[in-house]
Amino acid sequence: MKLKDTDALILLDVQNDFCPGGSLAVQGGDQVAAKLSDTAARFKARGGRVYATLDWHPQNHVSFKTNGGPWPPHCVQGDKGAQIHSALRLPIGTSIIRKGTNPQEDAYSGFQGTTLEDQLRRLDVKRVFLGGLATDYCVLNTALDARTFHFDTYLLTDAIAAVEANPGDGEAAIKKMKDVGTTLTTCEEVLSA
Ligand code: VGL
Ligand code: ZN
Repeated sequence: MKLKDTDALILLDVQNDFCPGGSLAVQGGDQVAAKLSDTAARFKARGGRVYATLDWHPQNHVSFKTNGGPWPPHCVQGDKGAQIHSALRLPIGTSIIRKGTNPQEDAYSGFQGTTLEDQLRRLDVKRVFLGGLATDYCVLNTALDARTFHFDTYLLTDAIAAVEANPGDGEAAIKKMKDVGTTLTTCEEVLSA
């Protein structure tokens, strides 16, 4: 697939806490991190834009079990667990988007409560390519929002991994993304042209 300068790669929450050893580890998260590095470099080389979202919670965040939420504490602002996994090499000029910063509100989509849509519009981005963690939360909700905002949306199916709180959640999320018009593709395909 030939990349253009109006394409954007959005790397979702490739953070230590979502990788093996982290507090909300997703199986294969570290492989996703490694896989996305070459793809990110290719977007930059073709004049496209690269964004990286970070789940970036205050310690008193509503999604934490300690505060009545569903998750173990994770991605606490400034902690090691919130850092981008070391296997992911971000090109110079990557824009970092922090989400989930409001203690009272969870945010699975990279668009929720952020300037991501504004930034994409300002640069006249038409196509967004999504990869990262986790398929059944951040990736799913970001794809749904991207379609609502009428971006041509591509899912990098070989560079995502699911939490699977219930078995099958990952597959169900992929189907939901497809049903709203997301195109399934792979890093291989993006790198092949
Ligand atoms: C996420 C669970 C909790 C995600 C964030 O970004 O996919 N999942 N917080
Ligand atoms: Zn979170």
